[in-house]
Amino acid sequence: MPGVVVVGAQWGDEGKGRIVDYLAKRADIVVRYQGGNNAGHTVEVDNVKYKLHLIPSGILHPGKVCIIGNGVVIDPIALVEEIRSLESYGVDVRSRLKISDRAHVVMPYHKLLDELEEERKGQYQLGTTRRGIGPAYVDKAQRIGIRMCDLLDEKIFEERLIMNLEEKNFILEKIYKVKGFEKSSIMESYLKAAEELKDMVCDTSSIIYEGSQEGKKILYEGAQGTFLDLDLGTYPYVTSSHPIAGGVCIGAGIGPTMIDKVIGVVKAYTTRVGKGPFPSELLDSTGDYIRERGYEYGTTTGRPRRCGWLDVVMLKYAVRVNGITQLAITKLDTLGGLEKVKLCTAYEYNGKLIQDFPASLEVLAKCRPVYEELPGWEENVSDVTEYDRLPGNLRRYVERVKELVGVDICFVSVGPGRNQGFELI
Ligand code: 2SA
Ligand code: MG
Repeated sequence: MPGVVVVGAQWGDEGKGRIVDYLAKRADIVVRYQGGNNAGHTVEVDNVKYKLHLIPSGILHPGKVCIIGNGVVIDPIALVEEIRSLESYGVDVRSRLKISDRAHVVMPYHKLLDELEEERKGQYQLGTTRRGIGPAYVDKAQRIGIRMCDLLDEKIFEERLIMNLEEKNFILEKIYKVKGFEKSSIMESYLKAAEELKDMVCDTSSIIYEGSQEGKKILYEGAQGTFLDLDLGTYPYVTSSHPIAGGVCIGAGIGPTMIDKVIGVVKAYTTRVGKGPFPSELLDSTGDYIRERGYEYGTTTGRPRRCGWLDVVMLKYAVRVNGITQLAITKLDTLGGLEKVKLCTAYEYNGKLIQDFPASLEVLAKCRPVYEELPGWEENVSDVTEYDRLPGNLRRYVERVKELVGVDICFVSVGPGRNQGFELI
């Protein structure tokens, strides 16, 4: 696997962290390429649940180099906290983590603006994680952002901060009518974090390039998912980065010729945090059953996730826009105990059947799911240690997904533990 991408094929929380953790044992370098600490990857190792936000899940494998690429937006204070938390479990982070000098910094005013903007929008709010992600990417595109390399140079940092505060404090005070920020307190806390991070900050694109020239295996770890992509997701209910496979090139600083395989991770059902239309959503007791059994609550914010049946229309679209070569299906155990399970194979819109995922959210909101029903399987399958011993109906479900989507399934999981996943090819 010279260059393998792992992307979420839904709205995030597909279990990418778990798949990356599994694949990381064969990789040499694991790279995050977009998003920030809005992401939440839960990985369970030896009964310890690690919650990762900015650091690639590969960090839980001793000896692997982990990279936070230029496409990520970094809250340096949150990053220091995450490093320390991993260290408290005995994980060696500082010698293995490399942080791009080109990555943009999430500032305190980004977080406040994220919150204020959500409040202002009222019923139209996006349901962001309020981690300042959107405003940080806005500043990047507006070319006033502060990058990690700027943060490491006190004089430059101060200059950029003064320039930014002039604008941000004006907006905060005149438009939102709240108090602005003092330069000194930001300087103090950010420079303190910078001091802790500085030895890890470098040109990460060159580490990836040189590594790949030496034949090292590189794993690119997506955060969020296809339908949260700024361009190809359910706009405007999206994040401000590019979780899709195409985002890897820009966010890691590599060319497309360095990618060999794209693994799409899909949960056996669909979930979504935040607002926006969701055709196969279950607003009944089955939805509650899935939420409770699957513990579908946000890793970052604790918000309950909306739950629904697996949507094959979405999955086919994800295969197309990412160039997915293989699928990994997670959390099949969660659906255990249901008499019937359903797959959404098309939408009905204005009396017509449609198979393509629409761009317009007004159209999507009016799409009715068309279901194919399959028999369910027993409640508890998490102890099964071989794929062939899993219930026949569960395997039939996996086969049916493969048939409908036309892509091979390389991995399925029936629990969070490292021994509860099965490699199929
Ligand atoms: P933002 O904060 O600007 O990125 O929010 C914009 C939309 O993107 C959604 N979003 C997410 N959806 C699922 N999982 C995410 N990460 C956390 C997790 C979420 C959590 O892994 O559990 O803990 O709540 C994530 N990050 C962003 C968000 O809900 C908005 O719809
Ligand atoms: Mg998550």
